[in-house]
Amino acid sequence: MAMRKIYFAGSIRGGRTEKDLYSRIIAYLQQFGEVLTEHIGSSQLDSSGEAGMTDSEIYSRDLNWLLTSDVIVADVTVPSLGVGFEIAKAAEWYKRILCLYRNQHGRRLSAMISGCPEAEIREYETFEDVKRLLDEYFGE
Ligand code: 6K6
Repeated sequence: MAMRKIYFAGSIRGGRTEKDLYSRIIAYLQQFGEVLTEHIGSSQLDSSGEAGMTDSEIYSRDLNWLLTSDVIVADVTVPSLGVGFEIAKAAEWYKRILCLYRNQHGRRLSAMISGCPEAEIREYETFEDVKRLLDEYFGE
């Protein structure tokens, strides 16, 4: 069987406070398939986004990756328009969607994500929780 393709989504211009966690999640996800979006965890990539590609190039490349992926794993802790948009597209395309959410400061996840029937939402506190959640999700 061909290797599963995983699209990892995490905030870029929405804010990079969680980027170290994204890179750990991406590294962990690699045992379950090919992660198409390794750069999301890159420490070189700040919230201004990387030079060298126009926004419309980024848009087409990412949506093509999303279209060819089998599953999207999104960290939705930091609110990001781009991540929300990708989740909506993935829902429209009947992809499997796993959203990881770390509840901080009592702030609540958007109802458009938590109420989305196509998305599976899992809350975590630590990276250990994330590993366990991913083991369960991909172990099925
Ligand atoms: C170019 C080359 C490497 O990095 C860049 C710059 N920007 C982006 N690169 C790749 N994906 C991006 C970029 N900007 C947004 N995205 C996509 O939207 C990613 O797949 C993220 O999941 C999501 C983040 O959206 P915002 O709204 O937080 O930027």
